[in-house]
Amino acid sequence: LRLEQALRKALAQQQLEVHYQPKVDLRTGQLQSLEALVRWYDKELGQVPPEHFIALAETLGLIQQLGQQVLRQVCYQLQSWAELAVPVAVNISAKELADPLFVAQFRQILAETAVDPKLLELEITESCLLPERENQTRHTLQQLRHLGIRLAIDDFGTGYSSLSYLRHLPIHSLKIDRSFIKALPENGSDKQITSAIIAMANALGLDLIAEGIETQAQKEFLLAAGCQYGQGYWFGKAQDPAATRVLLEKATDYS
Ligand code: G
Ligand code: G
Ligand code: MN
Ligand code: NA
Repeated sequence: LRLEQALRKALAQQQLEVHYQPKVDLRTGQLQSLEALVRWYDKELGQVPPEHFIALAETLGLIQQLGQQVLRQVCYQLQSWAELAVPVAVNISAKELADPLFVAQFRQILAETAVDPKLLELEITESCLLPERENQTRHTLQQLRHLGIRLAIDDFGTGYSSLSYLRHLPIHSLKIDRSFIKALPENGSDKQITSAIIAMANALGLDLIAEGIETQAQKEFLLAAGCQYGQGYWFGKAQDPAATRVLLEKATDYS
């Protein structure tokens, strides 16, 4: 209950902050884009982990409000980084995507902030793609696609989306879930699964990004196996906007 009250207050006072984690082009070692990750520091509770307060916001019906605050912050941030033209990906949860008002509210924030939609990507977890909501989800994604933004399937490999379903979705990229990356390059079956996902993404014409890269050996394996993009603590954790601007301005080399 304390957490609930604190979260309501944090939303009312717009105390959530967005941090940014680099996504890297493994072939060039250049930063490709950023992932926006929400952070909440409460004076009494300290840093609250996103898994806790996002799940709570979903339960309390506050996730739409949270998502809109995050998106608005990201759009204003994109404005202030306009000369750097860096794409930013935002996570959305299944509850947001299922909200019939989601697309209209999204469009409203784009209009209000006048960002170039090409610089925005939405990360949708694979578990959002419930088979029984297939048609509605496809329709929503098509509307989002028509706004000019990019769409990615997050935590790919942990859900149950069929290939035929994926093939009919207007998406641009897949993010391989970090559970498959963790034991690379030692684990033989994870190597095979990863290689199969890489082949599949190529066959479907989708960009592929591996999450949770923590070692040089993981990075080298993925690069050699044909995965173009990567993200993880090996390259850097999410950082606040000021630290992120420094990364962008000095054109950090991640190779
Ligand atoms: O930042 P961290 O790795 O601790 O994030 C934990 C989880 O919270 C991840 O699953 C991530 O996708 C999710 N998450 C982070 N920021 C947001 C956000 O702004 N909106 C939603 N819906 N989920 C987020
Ligand atoms: O579900 P999603 O993929 O959006 O989760 C993003 C979460 O993963 C964030 O909380 C982020 O802090 C975390 N994360 C990012 N890179 C790594 C990594 O290399 N290792 C681990 N364990 N977590 C990571
Ligand atoms: Mn994500
Ligand atoms: Na993920």
